[in-house]
Amino acid sequence: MTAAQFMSSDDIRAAFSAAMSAMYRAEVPAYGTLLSLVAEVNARTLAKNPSLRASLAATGTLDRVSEERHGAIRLGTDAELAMMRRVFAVMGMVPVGYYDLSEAGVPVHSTAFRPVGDAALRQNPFRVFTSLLRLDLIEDAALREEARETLATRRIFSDAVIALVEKAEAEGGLDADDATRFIAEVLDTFRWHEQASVERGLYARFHDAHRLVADVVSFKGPHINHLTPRTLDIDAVQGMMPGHGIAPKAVIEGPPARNCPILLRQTSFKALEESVSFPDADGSFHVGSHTARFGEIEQRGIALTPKGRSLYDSLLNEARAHVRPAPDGSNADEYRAALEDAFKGFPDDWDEIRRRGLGYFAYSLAYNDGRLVPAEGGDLEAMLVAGIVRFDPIVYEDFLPVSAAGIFQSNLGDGAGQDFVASPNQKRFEQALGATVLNEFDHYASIEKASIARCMARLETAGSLG
Ligand code: OOG
Ligand code: NI
Repeated sequence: MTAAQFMSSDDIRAAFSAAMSAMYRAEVPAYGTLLSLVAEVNARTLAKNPSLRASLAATGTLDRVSEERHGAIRLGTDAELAMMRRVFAVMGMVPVGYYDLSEAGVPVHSTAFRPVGDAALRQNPFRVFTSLLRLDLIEDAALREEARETLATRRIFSDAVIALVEKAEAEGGLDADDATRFIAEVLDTFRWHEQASVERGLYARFHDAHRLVADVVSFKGPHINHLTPRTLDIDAVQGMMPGHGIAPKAVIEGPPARNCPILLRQTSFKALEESVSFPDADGSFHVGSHTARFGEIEQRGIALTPKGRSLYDSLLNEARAHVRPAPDGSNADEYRAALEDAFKGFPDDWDEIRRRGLGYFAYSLAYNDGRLVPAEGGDLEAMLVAGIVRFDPIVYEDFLPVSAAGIFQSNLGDGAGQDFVASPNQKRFEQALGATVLNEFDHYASIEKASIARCMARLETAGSLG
């Protein structure tokens, strides 16, 4: 088979993302409500804000916004994670970043599978925040062993998925028919199972150890636990949610509202209480309930350089040292004020962010009408001043550990917080994964660099012609 006959991995990912969205919409109706609120707010925001529209257009990211979303899953074993990596690879998604959540009382560590190339991101930036349960953090050795045994017997991928992954790896891709089957089969892996795979006593013991343990170990597969559309104005959507029967968490995670959005702001609504049946030894079923699946929205801002990121981290810590957001939302206003106060220390002007080396930017020619302009001695700054070159923020495609912890916590219920000794273990995670994770900073830096090189090349051609 030639490459031309393969469905591109970008097309497979886009189709998969759409199929996931349709499935989640049918399973969790509030997600559908969020999608319409986000679409409405995004259209309104773009209409009111021509410079935002121009900037998204200049970076080729305007069209992707309405189709953009991320999901999250939680896996139980090394083998599941390793196979999941191969499944996502068929869709052009690779592991980027390492997130240690143990520090925040959640017994998992995680990565995000996502596309990385400029063109791939432009076509469809679907990402999946993927966590691996840390059984080593469960104190009770007997329970830990029961969890391990339960997980060892489940098969989350169908034989067909495995065969199609092997075929794609051996042949270099999948044709349209195979890709269609692949999407349907992988979708099944992420489906919700109303029947638990353990009896209710064991579920209760897992639940007592940590809610997350029960969620990962007691079911046949890693049900998708949320899908998150991207909004261009998170405060507006947050404000509309209660009027549409959705109660968001009190505090938006991440930086405060700003003129120049940085990194990522997120808010979620509480997990649904869903009815679940637990098998008994005698073959009958007991009805109980489980909370796992929720909804989330996010607003994405500029990707920060290591320098910008450490400024962000220190300002966030400063705010949280003053006021720690309470799970019940009782000090939400106080926290918001502390956050706004701390972030006065982060410039809120694109050119200042750029000049101080805090964020990554994409550079492009300001005129796209074929006009020829000479390169002013090849100096980027001079050409920016002359208005020949423009710069636009590169969007942050990744996640934030403190925010992720807040999203986990809000959906585990109050009082679910538990202390673990912080124990990041990226090596151990990468062993399980069977690959190293990509460093996000290197990646943004290379996108910025390539955009400058592209500008210079075009200007030089123009210069030598003119
Ligand atoms: C993942 C929570 C993290 C985000 O957007 O930060 C996350 C989970 O609850 O499994 O999705
Ligand atoms: Ni999320």
